[in-house]
Amino acid sequence: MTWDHLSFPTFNQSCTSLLCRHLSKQLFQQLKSRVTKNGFTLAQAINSGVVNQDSGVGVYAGDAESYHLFNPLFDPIIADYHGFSKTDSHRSDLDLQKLSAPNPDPDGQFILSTRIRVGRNITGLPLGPAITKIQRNLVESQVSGSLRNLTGELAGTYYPLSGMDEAVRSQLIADHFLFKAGDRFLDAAGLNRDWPEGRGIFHNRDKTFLVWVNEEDQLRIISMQQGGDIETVFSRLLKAVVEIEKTVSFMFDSRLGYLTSCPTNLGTAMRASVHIRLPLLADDMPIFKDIADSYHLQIRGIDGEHSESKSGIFDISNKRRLGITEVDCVQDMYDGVVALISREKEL
Ligand code: ADP
Ligand code: DAR
Repeated sequence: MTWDHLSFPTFNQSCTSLLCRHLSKQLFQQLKSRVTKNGFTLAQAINSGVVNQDSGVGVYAGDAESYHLFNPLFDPIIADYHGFSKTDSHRSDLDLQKLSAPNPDPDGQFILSTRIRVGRNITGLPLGPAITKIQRNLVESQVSGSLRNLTGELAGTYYPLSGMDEAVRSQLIADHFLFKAGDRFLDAAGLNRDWPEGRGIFHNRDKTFLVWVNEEDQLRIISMQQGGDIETVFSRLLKAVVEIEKTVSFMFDSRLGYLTSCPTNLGTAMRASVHIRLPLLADDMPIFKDIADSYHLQIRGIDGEHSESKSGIFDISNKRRLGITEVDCVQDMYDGVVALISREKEL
């Protein structure tokens, strides 16, 4: 649908996004004339959820200031999604010793692969929805320059999307290493502007350590490998985050943690996931969803967000990211996966 950006948007009866739930006409009138110092407006923040009425959330921030200037809308959405109230505060904990996650599937009967990622954005710059082309290209050169200095297991090469051979790009996506071209949600948020300029992927030789540059966030720092050795994947990610932060300063808020373009990624900005084969639970989705809900898990398809599962294989990850630590995120996912495997065995 199209929208004039000036009047209160029309929401379908079927719209269930957090935007629909929390944007009243009064709130729209109260906020519609506010503009951040980067020129980012309420209309830009909500456009994705207005144009895509099947959004789950429907809002994006254009900069750190957005989370303050539009907080009468963002705070209720953050509270709703994360269960995080205005008086709650976030804290980080990267201590691997506090994680108890021995491989839950050493025989490889269920877990195909493990992936843990964090989103990061650079201090002092706008977020993706409000960044200019020049600033985005600056991010690419600063981040690729910083990654070039990584050593040992983290050493690798940066591959810009501009000029990338189409067969190579398609294979990287098919193998779950590279992001897909920006979807309609990102497009309506202004995150696909100037695509593919300024975007790219860094990875080591074994593709167990990867960094996406300028997709939904300015960095997606990713550790992944086949199998269920969650502790090794987490350890590699922590090492990478600490190394990169020696040369790149990340946007961090004392209450909201690491700032990201989508409020669902605030706090740790961490999604810890496994691709897991659960064919019997796949035939009993009410039980599957019950277990997922009780362990704060999100069920996704295996080709990323908004995709379907295939032959009983699912992407299972932590839903909570804000108000809990990085260790808690991975523990959430781990404890849920143990419960799912146990139920699958019972079936
Ligand atoms: P995010 O937004 O957290 O980066 P997406 O859902 O967009 O993740 O998925 C990005 C890519 O990562 C997709 O190709 C997806 O299949 C892949 N992926 C996610 N989790 C895993 C996993 N545990 N093992 C292998 N690939 C994964
Ligand atoms: N598709 C948008 C974003 C939801 C969260 N996922 C992100 N940030 N990739 C929606 O509102 O459904």
